[in-house]
Amino acid sequence: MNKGFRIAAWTLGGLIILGCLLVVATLVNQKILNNSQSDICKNVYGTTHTVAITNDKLSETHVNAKLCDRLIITNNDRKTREIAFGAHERHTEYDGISEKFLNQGQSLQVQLINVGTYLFHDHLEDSVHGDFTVTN
Ligand SMILES: [Cu+2]
Repeated sequence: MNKGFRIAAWTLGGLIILGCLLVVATLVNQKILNNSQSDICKNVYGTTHTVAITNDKLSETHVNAKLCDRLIITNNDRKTREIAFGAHERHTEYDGISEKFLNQGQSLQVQLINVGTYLFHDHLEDSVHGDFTVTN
C-alpha cells in the first residue's frame, strides 16, 4: 500500500476518534454542569417572591432574589395569559419552563437556580413584562 495513503488514513482515523472524544467530553461536561446547577438548590428553600398580574399590571416589575429562592407569578385577570421567559419572540428556558398558559387564578412557579437577570412577559400581551435578578 502507498505510504502517503496510509499516513492520510491514520490521520483521518485519528481525527475522527478525537472528534468523537470531544463530543462525548462536551456532553458529559454539560450533564455535570446541569446537575450541579439544580443540585445546588436541591432541598434548599429560600424566600418565596410573588408577582401578581391584576388589571394588566404587575405587582412588581422587578424582583431581587437570592439563588434557590422561589418566584411565583399569578394571573388574577380574567384573560388567559402566556407567561414566557426571555425577550418577546426570543423565549428562553428558566428552571425548565419557557412558556406557560395561566388562566385566571393560576400560577407558575420556578426555583431560582441560575444567577443573573432574566426577563419575563405575557406573550399574548407583551406590554405586561418584568424581570428578576438572582444573586448568590
Ligand atoms: Cu413572547
